[in-house]
Amino acid sequence: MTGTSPLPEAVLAGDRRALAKAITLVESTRTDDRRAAAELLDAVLPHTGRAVRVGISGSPGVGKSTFIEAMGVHVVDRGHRLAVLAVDPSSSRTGGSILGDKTRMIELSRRSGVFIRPSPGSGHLGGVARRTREALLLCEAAGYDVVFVETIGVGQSEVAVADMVDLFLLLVNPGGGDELQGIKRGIMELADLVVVNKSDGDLAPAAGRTAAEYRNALHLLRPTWKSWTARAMQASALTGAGIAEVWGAVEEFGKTVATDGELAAARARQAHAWMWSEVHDELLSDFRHHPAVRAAIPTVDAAVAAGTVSATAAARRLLEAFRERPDVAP
Ligand SMILES: Nc1nc2c(ncn2[C@@H]2O[C@H](COP(=O)(O)OP(=O)(O)O)[C@@H](O)[C@H]2O)c(=O)[nH]1
Ligand SMILES: [Mg+2]
Repeated sequence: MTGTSPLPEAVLAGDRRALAKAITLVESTRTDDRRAAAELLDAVLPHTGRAVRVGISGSPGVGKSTFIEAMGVHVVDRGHRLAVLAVDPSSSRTGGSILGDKTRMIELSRRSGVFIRPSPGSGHLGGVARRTREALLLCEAAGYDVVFVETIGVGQSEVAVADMVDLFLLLVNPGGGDELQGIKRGIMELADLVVVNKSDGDLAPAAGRTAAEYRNALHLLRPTWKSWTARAMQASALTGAGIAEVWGAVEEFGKTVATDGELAAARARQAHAWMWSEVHDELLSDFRHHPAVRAAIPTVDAAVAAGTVSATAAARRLLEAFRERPDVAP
């Protein structure tokens, strides 16, 4: 509760403290909180979906924080309300991506109409991604019409972010031919925009070559959208050069994929996939907490490791233990 108005109303009214509180609620793993969070999300859901959702990825040091600050200020100056979220399953171990960066995003965090939320701390990726996705919906409900979701280039986090945003922006460093090979093909396939950052000073010529290389490489990939072809652009988060052009491309993308319902279809697919991954996660959690399964796991695990029971037979044994009393509460 914030003041006298219940949480959903306060969030919808754009109350920042209520939004922060709502996000804390969806981040909670307590069973009763999960239930309250689901009710809250249901209540605000009709008021979501109106933001431009942008995923921003790239290896550590490529300039994500600097870029988010530069493009964020540009976006806010154009009258938008911006929320910045993060998916970083390793954040409490590494000191946090956005949390530490909040000091770097000084100008941005000073602006009104900006909401910055660090990653929900370490945990398994599925959990962190789920909470960030729910936070994104809450930000939309609170009236933020542009959302940046940052992720560091670790494991599957890019895929998780691509599954919750409209446009996936990959930041890369200027460099020689080696640079291209350093980016996993799978990640390039997710990109709707590749931005060669640090296109300034001594690095400018290399940045130009790198952009050309990415242009060629993107050309060879199977397109994600019917109406949009992935682009490679250049920018400098430090000088601000190219930032307006990148944002212009994001806006152009938004208009392009909105026609013919392509964006709506993509979001429907994402929601559908999200539902099934929720079912998957919840079932697995019930399974692991099931008393008979828990009791059987040590013996079965040891037998599989020792090679005395096949993996198939072991899995069946655990599943049978679960199915005998699937209703047993954890
Ligand atoms: N020359 C140049 N340096 C940049 C640019 N953007 C970021 N940097 C520098 O690169 C370093 C890493 O930036 P940071 O934003 O922390 O990268 P992150 O780890 O991806 O978030 C910092 O020293 C920045 O000042 C740029 O456009 N040009
Ligand atoms: Mg950073």
